[in-house]
Amino acid sequence: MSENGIGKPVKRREDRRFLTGRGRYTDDLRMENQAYAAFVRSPHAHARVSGIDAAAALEQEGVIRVLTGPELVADGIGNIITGWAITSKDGAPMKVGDWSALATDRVRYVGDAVAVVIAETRQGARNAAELVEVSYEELPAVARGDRALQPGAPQLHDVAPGNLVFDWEIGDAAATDAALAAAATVVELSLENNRLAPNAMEPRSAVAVHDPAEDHYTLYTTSQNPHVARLVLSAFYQVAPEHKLRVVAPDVGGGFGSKIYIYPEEITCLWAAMKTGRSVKWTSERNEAFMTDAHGRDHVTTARMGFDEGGRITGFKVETIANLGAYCSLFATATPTYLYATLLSGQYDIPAIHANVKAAYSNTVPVDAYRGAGRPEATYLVERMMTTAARQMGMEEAELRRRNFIQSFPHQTPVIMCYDAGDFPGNLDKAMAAADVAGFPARRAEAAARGMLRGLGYSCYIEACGIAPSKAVGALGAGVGLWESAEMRVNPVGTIEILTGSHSHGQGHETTFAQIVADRFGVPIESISILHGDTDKVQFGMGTYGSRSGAVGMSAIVRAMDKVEAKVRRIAAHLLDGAPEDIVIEDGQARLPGTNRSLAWHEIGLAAYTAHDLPEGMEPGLKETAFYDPVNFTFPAGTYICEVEVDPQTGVVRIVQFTAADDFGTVINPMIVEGQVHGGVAQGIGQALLEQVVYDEAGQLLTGSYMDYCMPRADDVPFYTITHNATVCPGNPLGMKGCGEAGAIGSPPAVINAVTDAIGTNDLSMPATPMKVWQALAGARAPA
Ligand code: MCN
Repeated sequence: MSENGIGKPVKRREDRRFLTGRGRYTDDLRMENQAYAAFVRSPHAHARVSGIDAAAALEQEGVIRVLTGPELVADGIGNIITGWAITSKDGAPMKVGDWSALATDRVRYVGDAVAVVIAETRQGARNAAELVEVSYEELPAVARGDRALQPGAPQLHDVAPGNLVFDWEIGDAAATDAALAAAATVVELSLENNRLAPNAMEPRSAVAVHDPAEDHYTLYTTSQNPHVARLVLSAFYQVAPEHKLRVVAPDVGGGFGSKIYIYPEEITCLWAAMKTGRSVKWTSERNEAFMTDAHGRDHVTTARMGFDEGGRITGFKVETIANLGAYCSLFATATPTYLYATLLSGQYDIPAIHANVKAAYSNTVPVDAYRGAGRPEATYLVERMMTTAARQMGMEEAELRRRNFIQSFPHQTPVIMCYDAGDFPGNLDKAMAAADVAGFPARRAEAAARGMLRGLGYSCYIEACGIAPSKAVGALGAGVGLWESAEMRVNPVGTIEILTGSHSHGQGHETTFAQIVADRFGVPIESISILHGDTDKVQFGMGTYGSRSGAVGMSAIVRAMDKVEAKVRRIAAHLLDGAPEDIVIEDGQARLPGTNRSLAWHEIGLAAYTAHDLPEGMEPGLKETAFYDPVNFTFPAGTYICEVEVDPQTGVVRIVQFTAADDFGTVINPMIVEGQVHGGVAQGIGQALLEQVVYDEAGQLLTGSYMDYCMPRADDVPFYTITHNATVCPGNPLGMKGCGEAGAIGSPPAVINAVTDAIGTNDLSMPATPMKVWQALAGARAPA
């Protein structure tokens, strides 16, 4: 057991370089012969492009080239793809509209790229981009998903009549209808899950380099999954063959899902590097990020839940319209289907579930995964429903939940997922004790005496992460397998390099991944390097999203460590004159018990590489690779309890207490895990109280800057109380469940349930801004 091993709150090793300004982000890179790209973007939500006149731009000093969509197509650069095929309930394949990295004849959202200017300076490129004259013939536009599906709505893609991408279902419709018909009580709920902008601290950026001598390309980019980027860029966009393309994701300052996809800008920069013979750099401005980074959420849902006389759920029926924006991006189609509806059982034993999801094109930027991706939408629906039902039936909220909790595992839900382990009553008990729920009535009375309204809200969330078993996702339409790879290299001097296909962009992998190696071999953590994010170094990887790096990425490392350990045992047994199974590996050495014979880690490394005296037939060297494909998702779960105070004069909500009891299985680094929960809950509070992307009816983006889009700041979030109630995940060697999204998944319903409890009306949508809360209070006070 190492002092920096599993369970230890080791300080993040990467933070020294980040905090001292020595991080190397894509925009920090300076290439020889570097030029800059600026994109000409559509100011219209929907228009035909009838002409592009670049003459004035080309006359500007320092402008190298202006490139357009037709040239891109003529060079054979393919359409942007979506990675998950969804079949409609009538068996029809989903309808995927063409998406060229630069528009050819039509633009479909404000910000759609039409042309790119390459110039000597960043400012020169931007100035010239403003001089490119594009002739547009404006078309009618539609921004809301539900309106896009109505008859007569403007049509985006010929291939998708009625703007319908797919009309998908899951579960048993007949059984659910029968359960609702026979229910003692049926509770109805309509709600919207507000559209969010991802807002990573580092905007997207790309630097593309083309070496004409080797006809080799390198793309430095803000990616969460550089190998997938390389695969897609070569196999589908045909920018370069895979073996002639290196993708590097250096330090990346947050992604939250928005850096999984391959966007038009990366493709265009690579192509432009080849066309101009220059290295081409592009870095998004913040207003470009609001316009062009894939947004999250944007669901409109109606649901009905049936209960028997004892308050037990009998059936759950869900109708959701998911707005996918103007095009299907990489995970867009999986998010409102397999990442959403498969979690509609929540923590509850529900005999019958049926969900229907209609996905719509609209004249807005594509919608894709954002921290939680589908699972926050499911949790919000289920947990708002449970609170609404408790209120309608006059039951204690905790009691209603407790009565319906799944108690034994494995538990097969009616919507594909098979939960493997958990302790839902235990999470609730722990959270209620930590939140001092018993003392709440007194706190509420004390607040009332001050003229304030106090409320308490619950959320018992569950999510499926550790994405995902390849066979399972393949059967569900995924275009790739979602295993992970790792390599462990022990150098001749005994230092260790771990190469991983996971990618850290704020999650602290350089620390936690090293902790499991230090723990296993008892070597100093300083002797371990974690390498990731470069397709030339790491053989392959599927990247980081879906809180998979712990459960899947670290499991691959465990497999590589198993193989290295087996070889170390054989070498040590040979040199120490014992049997491999008797060798004990700890404290950085291999020793033979019952003797004073041992080998230090560096002696083992040296023996493996000098190869003067190895067991008969053994290859020299000490380096092993492994691929790990999980057997199931992991199912983090927990209870969040939020306590708020509302000022009835202003409608301002203050979160006075936020308590979490999470089950993440084995926790490798409690400090990093709590940081992940803090960040996730802050984002969930942002969704619940502050954030919303708003397009007007004509598809103009009204929230294109921080003047109009409100992110949570330090004084919007409370000090959190985080507790753990771990049940070991049986599906991976470390027993881990993911923690990276839980906070964002579990918190929005806890906040809204608390606010609606405080103001005494259930009718309140996210974000619960002071105006909305004040209006809801005024409505509740108004005479009937
Ligand atoms: N960990 C642990 N014990 C556990 C589970 C995890 O110590 N039981 C550690 C892991 O080793 C890792 C960290 O916690 O260092 C997060 O692990 P995991 O839950 O596996 O999530 P990933 O590393 O796969 O990260 C992805 C997840 C997602 S999907 C989003 S979105 C998100 C998030 O992480 N985006 C983030 N957290 C983020 N944090 C930052 N700073 N920036 C982002 O963009």
